[in-house]
Amino acid sequence: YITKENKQAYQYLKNQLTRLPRNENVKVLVVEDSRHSRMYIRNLLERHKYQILEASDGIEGLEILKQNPDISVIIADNEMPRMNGEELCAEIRRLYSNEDKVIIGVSGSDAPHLSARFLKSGANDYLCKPFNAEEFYCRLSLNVDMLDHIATIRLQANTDYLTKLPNRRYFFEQTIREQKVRTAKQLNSNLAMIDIDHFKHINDNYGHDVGDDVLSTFATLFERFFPNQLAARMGGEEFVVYFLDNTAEQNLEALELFRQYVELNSASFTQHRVAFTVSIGFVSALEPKIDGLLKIADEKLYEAKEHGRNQIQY
Ligand code: GH3
Ligand code: MG
Ligand code: MG
Ligand code: MG
Ligand code: MG
Repeated sequence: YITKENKQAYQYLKNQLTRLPRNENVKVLVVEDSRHSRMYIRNLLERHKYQILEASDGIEGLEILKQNPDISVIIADNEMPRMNGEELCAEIRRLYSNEDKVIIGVSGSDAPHLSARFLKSGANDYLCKPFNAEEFYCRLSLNVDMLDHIATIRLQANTDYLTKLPNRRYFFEQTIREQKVRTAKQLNSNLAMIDIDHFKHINDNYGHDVGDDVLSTFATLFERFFPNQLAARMGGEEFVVYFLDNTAEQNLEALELFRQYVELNSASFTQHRVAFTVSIGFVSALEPKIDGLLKIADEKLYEAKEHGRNQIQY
């Protein structure tokens, strides 16, 4: 698992949802040895503006799939040379989940139980050739809808509703993976815990709605100050930045710029001109457990609060 891919994966989820209108952005791979059938399916797909790629057997299909990770639908014939549809299905399912790619099996053979065998190998749906064009469109569309729904739910499950930052759940999922890589490479992990000072006063003085507004405006700073890092809302007015690159010194410098920016500009960037500051606990350590890192950062944050707030402790 490669550093920074975590962050990119989350961006990818977000982008997936903004790529409407739909069909033009749906890539369909047609794996079919008969030229005639391929032409027929291509024509159907073209009429509804899908993007189309073609392969004439399972081996070629897998190769194209590897080169085009954004293919979301595979239409697979069963009888093909070298690798048939059922084998192709099984191989695709070994590599990609059915939450990411849909497989629709097609066959002209009247072999019994072929549809069941296709489905058991990992296909989501099956059509008998020659198939009715409307039925083909309906099944295709229902399956693509399902992929869209899964992507939406996945993004919602990983996003904080108020600030639209990655949430706690996403943070743990990704950093546990990242920590394994870092531990194997004997790399230090750098993490900062950031907490708004006297946030309760903001709620008490201006109301909860203004408090919410401060939180969501504040959250937009992370993309600006830490564009390549993993920032998340841990809960309440507490945020965390897990650094995917740079040295501890560079990260501390960026955090100090961030702290100063908040101190000097919070009154102008919040809607109700609410001035506030942040306290930060930072840790850079060879510590395999994310909980261990959070614990140290939390202790440092506590020190920052004890020493008068509006500062970084490490
Ligand atoms: P300290 O400087 O020690 O961190 O003080 P604080 O007031 O910031 O910290 P405390 O933990 O006492 O209070 C945090 C407050 O944040 C309490 C809680 O009601 C408020 N809060 C938590 N989540 C939200 C939210 O989503 N919206 C709003 N408006 N307030 C929230
Ligand atoms: Mg065939
Ligand atoms: Mg606070
Ligand atoms: Mg507190
Ligand atoms: Mg707090």
